[in-house]
Amino acid sequence: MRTTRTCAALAALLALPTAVAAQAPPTAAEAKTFVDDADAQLLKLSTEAQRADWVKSTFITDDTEAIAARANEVLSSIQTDLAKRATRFDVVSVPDDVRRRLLLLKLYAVVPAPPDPAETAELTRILASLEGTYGKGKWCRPGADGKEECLDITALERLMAESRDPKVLQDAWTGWHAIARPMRKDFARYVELGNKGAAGLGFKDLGVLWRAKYDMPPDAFARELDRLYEQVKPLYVSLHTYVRRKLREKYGPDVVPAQGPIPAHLLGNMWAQTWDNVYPLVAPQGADPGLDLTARLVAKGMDPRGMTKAGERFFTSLGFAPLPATFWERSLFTKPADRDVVCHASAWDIDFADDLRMKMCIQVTAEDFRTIHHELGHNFYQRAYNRQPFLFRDSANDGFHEAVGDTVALSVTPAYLKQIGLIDAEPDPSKDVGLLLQMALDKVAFIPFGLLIDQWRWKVFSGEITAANYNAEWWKLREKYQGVRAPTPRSEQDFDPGAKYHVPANVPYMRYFLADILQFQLHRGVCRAAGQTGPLHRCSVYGNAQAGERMQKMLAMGVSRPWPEALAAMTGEKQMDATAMLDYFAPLQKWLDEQNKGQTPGW
Ligand code: X8Z
Ligand code: ZN
Repeated sequence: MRTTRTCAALAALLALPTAVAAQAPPTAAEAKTFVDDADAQLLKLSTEAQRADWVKSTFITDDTEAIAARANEVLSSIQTDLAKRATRFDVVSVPDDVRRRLLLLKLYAVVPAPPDPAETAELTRILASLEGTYGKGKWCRPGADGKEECLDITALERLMAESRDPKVLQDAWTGWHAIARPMRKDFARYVELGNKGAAGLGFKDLGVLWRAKYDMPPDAFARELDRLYEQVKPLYVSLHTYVRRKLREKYGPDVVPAQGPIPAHLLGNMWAQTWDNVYPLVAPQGADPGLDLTARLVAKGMDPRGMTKAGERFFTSLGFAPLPATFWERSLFTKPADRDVVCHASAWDIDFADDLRMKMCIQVTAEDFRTIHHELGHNFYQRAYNRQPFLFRDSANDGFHEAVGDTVALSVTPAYLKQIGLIDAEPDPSKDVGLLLQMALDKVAFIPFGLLIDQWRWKVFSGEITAANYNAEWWKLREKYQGVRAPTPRSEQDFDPGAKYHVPANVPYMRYFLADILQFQLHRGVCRAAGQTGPLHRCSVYGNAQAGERMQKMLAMGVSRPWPEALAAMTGEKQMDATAMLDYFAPLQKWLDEQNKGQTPGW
């Protein structure tokens, strides 16, 4: 158990400013009144900001951007002020829960407000505009009828998934990445202002604040990441070696070299972050066409709402109450034809109570079916912790929020799909390698990508990477971790990090790396709770109340306790650990080792 003293020690490790000693020491009762009051203020202002953000994200105009920026400016300045005032209580002895709420108050902001109010206003405007630029991004090309045809990111993602023409892929890739060029200057200013905000709270830079949110000193967290990455790296290198060979067979040695990194436009995804769309090019020999869930969804006449309903049914089968009627009335499930929206999928908790929503431009594909489960995981988490004090209404750490829906999606096995009537027959177990390969192209391929985005941002915040070399350093990391290279020559005219949503949208990314590993650990936990003893990749906890109870117990804790306790509630384990992921893919690793004989791994 974390005691008050340990928390104070943590605050010291994080180098948070200590109280100004001059006045009379405050009392524990004052501390409690202070956090309760902060809770109430933040709940009110955050709800207002959420409403403004929702309207902005589902209807991007100059006005909605300005309104959202203003709401966030008010929230940000009050929140940062509260965080500073919380330091008064650093030396007071208070109960554990109050100490934790004081700590969370200091760690709450993604970007704290800089001390100068004019700069706070400037920062919130820049943030709204960066996300808007991403949301409005399009690539235009001459259409078949001679008229210009403009593709948004949803259309471009489809193209990247489906086209097998390297030239078309390269043009689409280059076209999309051009949308980020104008972001560069604003991004550099955001870094400057964000660092000022972090410094105002006693953090060396914004990256240190981002790394401080994991119940351990920031440096220890960075070491944890290295440990987890090293666990999975051999599997990634095997997958990379195999996929590179298969792509070389498809596209020829001039396009894909025998050694060295893979060109980033050939992996079926705009960012080469997941590779499952190239499964048909790399499928095991003699495999049947594989489980084509996209085709099944289409054949069954599923539409976006129907797919979301199916996702909801998984959660209700575990014992969760159905989503409120307002979820179905207020969510955005498809891209409106008449306006710009931020299509990047997200789950919302507008009033931190029951006004849950999803925003997603759903296409009837297997990939989006998985993403729906991902988003619903956020929504069910949000509702599970809504009885906690406001400052505890969050996940155990941000990786947990991202992991829950994916954990459930790991139970979307062929057996489950048969059970709900989406497929007629379960594939024979001899087809497991194909299914595992499909899965690895999603989950294993993502590992280095998940890690590098914030490796880059942390270095930017610390000043190790400057605006003069933003792009070059980005590609160094992409090559180092992912073993991919840019399809066309890049320069510092480009700002390729900005073409990935979370960079202009100011969303920390390490959470997805953590979630990629955690989801297998949580899956193992619920499978054990359900008494399933077979291979992890065939376990589905659909309809299992014990698994649901385990999950509910962890979700309801919110962030009220340090994350190892939440992890233990669901898995009995206190450390993040990639062995569940390795166990899940063990048959595939064996198969890849066979396939890769005679190949030189790495790049
Ligand atoms: O952004 C997301 C979710 C919303 S939280 C759709 N994801 C990351 C991404 O798309 O880059 C899910 C996996 C990684
Ligand atoms: Zn998410």
